[in-house]
Amino acid sequence: MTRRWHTQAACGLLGWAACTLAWAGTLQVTVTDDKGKALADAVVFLDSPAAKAAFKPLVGVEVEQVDKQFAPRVAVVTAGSQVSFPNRDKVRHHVYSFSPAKTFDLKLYTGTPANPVLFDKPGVVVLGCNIHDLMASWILVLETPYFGKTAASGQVALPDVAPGTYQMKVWHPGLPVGNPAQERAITVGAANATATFSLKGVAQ
Ligand SMILES: [Cu+2]
Repeated sequence: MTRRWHTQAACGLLGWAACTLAWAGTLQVTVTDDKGKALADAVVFLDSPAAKAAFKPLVGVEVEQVDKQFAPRVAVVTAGSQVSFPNRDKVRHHVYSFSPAKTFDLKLYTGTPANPVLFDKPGVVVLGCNIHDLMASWILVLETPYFGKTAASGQVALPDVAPGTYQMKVWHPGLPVGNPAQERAITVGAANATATFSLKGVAQ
């Protein structure tokens, strides 16, 4: 309540732009490997008790199969999200996961399977195709509204992060299988901020 009152006061006195800045800033994170090379497809997320209380399931998430590859290669969803797996190829695919966070099996199909798959537990889900051994992708299931995936530049912007202290966690599919995200504490204020993160032991 206190924070809302202050924010509305700032809106009235300073206008909408100042209000937005007062409410929450953007955290821009740059991820590199331990040699300083930019890391694409790294997932950056901010965990905290407040973040865990604030996230909601995503709607309309798809992991396509195109040219015998998954797209995107790395997907990020919040727990409770449903994901559909449309097959855009003419050949059939058989998508499966043995991961503890979600075990499932979509037997040989073309088109879009009737039912999306519910991802209700946090963790890393590794996807494969029974027919095409080279097809691989990952779904990261998170319990926070603050997450993003780095571009080729190694950069990602997390918008509208509420001020607070978080564990900033970074995961990449090039980490050894089963390795958890690496993390450190970060305190985010009301203004825009930047951070860097060097991920150890990642192959790229
Ligand atoms: Cu396949």
